[in-house]
Amino acid sequence: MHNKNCTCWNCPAIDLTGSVDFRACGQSREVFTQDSGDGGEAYIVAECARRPALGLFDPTSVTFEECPEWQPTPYGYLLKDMRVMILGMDGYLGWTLALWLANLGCKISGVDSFARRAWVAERGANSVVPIHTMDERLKAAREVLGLDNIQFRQIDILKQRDLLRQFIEEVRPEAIVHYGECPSAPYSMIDLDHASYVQQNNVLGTLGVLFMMRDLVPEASLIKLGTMGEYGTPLTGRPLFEGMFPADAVLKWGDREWSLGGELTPRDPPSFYHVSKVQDTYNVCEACKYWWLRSYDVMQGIIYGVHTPQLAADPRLRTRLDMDECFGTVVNRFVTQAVVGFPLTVFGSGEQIRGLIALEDAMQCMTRLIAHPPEPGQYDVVNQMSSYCSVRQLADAVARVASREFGIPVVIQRVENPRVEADIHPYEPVYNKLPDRLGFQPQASLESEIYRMLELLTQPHIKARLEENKHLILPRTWWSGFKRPVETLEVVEEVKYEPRVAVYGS
Ligand code: USQ
Repeated sequence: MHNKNCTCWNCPAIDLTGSVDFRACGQSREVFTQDSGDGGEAYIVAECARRPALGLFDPTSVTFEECPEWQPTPYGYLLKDMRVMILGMDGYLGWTLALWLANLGCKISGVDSFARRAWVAERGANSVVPIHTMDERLKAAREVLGLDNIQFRQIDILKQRDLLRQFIEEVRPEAIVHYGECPSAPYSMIDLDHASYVQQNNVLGTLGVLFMMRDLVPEASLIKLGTMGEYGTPLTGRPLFEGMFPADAVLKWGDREWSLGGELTPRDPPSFYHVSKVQDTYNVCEACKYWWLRSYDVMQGIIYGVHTPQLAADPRLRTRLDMDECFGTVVNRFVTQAVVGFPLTVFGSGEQIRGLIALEDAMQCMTRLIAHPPEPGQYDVVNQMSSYCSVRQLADAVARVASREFGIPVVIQRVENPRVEADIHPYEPVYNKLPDRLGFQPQASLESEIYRMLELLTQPHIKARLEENKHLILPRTWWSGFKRPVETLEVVEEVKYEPRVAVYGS
């Protein structure tokens, strides 16, 4: 188990007591357990909120493997009945994670304002996979999966801070997963109102959460969704390190050199939405430093797919899927386009490269992060992706699976790129922490997940919904401010693939 040697120092049930030196925030535990110089006593002691009978003890003396509160799961030791709050529980990721973690025994407290449903409706679209009300979702989770460990409150985390504060106080979460932001780059580029809204909603919503954590649950870990897009795609080819420069990185200028180890790497966000995530990065990092909070900032690649075992258990449990220009991400859009016979919309040259991760694999990563809380004061960053490829390669993969396995003919087109982004660039992401330190093993391949999506989306009632949303496929939001549909640059004639005998997807 990746977290067997973690100790109470990492555990959210810890209650640190003693002379804690806040000037050393963000340092490793060795700093705090050093001899205090007056008789060899440990410098800091702790009490356990879950096992008060232990009294005062050295927080490094008990490991997760030894503690009966931490129990083995396929994703590492997990706190028994762990109290996890999910901000943004009604969304594509939030609902999926709620079912996934509840199924592992966590006590889930969900928060959502249903803003995602409203943003998509504002664009004239709706989720192409039918989704149900929260009451119906929770009822289905109880009936089908026997999950009665999910509670929910409708709260806007920015506009209803009092309600959120009250809920946190009641639940005292041991981990907070923050998915509660507006996730769309195009939406943030529509006009000034949308840009302001996205930045205010995301940045100030998160700032409020940080202050509430300081005041109410400083020992809980914050797992905050960032994006690989924060880094941009540097044309120098500099690797995209996991948030910070590695210890041996140096800055050389003229004949002088400085260490860069541990400093945040440069960010180059490609939309006002991505800028909001960069601002979050600084706010979360500083909050860890000022207040000893602990956080993983998750730089997630483009997510795709529809499958986890819980989502597939009943149509009422499905998570949303969007295909419009603002809220559909590229793989999900290409698959929906294939189903309705719309030529796949590759922007520009299609040579732009992006990190990717399947929905189910992202759930595995989040569980491992929750199971391995950072130390007090530690701000850590993971690049959460399992592969990368160019947009054109993604279109080819969708065309291949659709034609070979489903007999759907697919045409690929190159259209004008409405965004300002490099479309020919080096790309060297570093994404070692999750597999190497936290035991992440991807389970889904791009093609197997495309297969699963096609299986679902070709069902007649869903295909009918795709047809209704078809007029929203072509982008109309230009980074330049134009408001017109993009023009076709090139149509790649129908890509022919021989039908296969064997079937993907198992
Ligand atoms: N693209 C196309 N055709 C399309 C849609 C997109 O060629 O029909 C291209 C875009 O030009 C872009 C790439 O595909 O180069 C990715 O676009 P996207 O819309 O899938 O993703 P993006 O806007 O970058 O944002 C999405 C999520 C966001 C998340 C991000 C991860 O909406 O929340 O942060 O993926 S990343 O891209 O790594 O920043």
